Amino acid sequence: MSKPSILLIYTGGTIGMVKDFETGALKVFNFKKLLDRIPELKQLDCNIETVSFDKPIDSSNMNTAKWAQLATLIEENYDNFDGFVILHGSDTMSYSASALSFMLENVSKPVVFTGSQLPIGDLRTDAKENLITAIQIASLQTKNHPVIREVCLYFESKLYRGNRTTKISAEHFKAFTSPNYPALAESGVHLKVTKELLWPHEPGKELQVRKNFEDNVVIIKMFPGINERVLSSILNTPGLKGVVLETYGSGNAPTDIYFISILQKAIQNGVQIVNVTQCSGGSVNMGHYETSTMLKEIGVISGADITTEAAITKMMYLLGQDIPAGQFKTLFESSLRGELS
Ligand code: ASN
Repeated sequence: MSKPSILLIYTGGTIGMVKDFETGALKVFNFKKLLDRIPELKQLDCNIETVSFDKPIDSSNMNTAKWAQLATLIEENYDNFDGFVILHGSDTMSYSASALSFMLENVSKPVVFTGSQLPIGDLRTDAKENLITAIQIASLQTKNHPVIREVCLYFESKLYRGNRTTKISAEHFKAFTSPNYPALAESGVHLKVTKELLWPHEPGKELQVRKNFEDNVVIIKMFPGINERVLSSILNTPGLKGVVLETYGSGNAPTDIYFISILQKAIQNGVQIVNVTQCSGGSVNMGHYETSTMLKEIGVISGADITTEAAITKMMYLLGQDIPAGQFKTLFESSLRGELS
């Protein structure tokens, strides 16, 4: 059996920075020398090739054009590799993992995002474990086929479905969680994959790469005291196509007439409004409380237990496709890549 081939894609982030011991400042790492810096990589039972963004970025500078660049890299190399590991800054990693999950329709190879909280050159770094295990996970095969066939995120011993994750800490090595879907795999003494949780492979379906994302969208987080002027000015933004509304608890919001009528007018003008909860776990259930009944009646879409990161990227993806406006709600409320229950 031949060794799996893995393409390691470097986009930037803390993982790729090294400390200049003279100045103490973090600087961008010469990615070409990555394999030399982590000799352990040579012990892995796979062939590794690397490719880097021309200008590696802190992931706060991620945008739709760079997502398209990443998707293109995977598309162009898809047939030549068995798996992909993407080194990415942790700050927006959950957005990128969600975006790529929508872009790569019918992906049947592992695409594993990872990064670190400390640079690879730091003595206490979490980068080595994250990188080595992410590559091992991407190399897992049964009967010459990859075990993982979806976009995932590996961080601090857990492999998650990428579009289920959210960053929860700027301090701890355990920087991510998946509030509404269990980890797909866990790394301890053994690497344990829970096969029943993996995205099912549909044989015969070819990879379709969808790069067109609509960016005339906004996330509005509700808070007590949000006022009519501000809300109405956001919802009347010329060209606005979609809103992810982060509501309270199980999808609740004020019952004030002004509030409902601003949303209703926007919906009548063709703006898609999706309700997600600002709680870190659980699901929207419109109609459960009186404070969400009207939202349902005026046509607000339920995001169920989707994360905000997956909701905004799913909205950008769906609005960027050529689908009739009437189908948006049905598609948003269905699971396309396992992003909602
Ligand atoms: N600011 C960094 C980034 O997201 C944070 C990190 O990678 N830990 O690029």
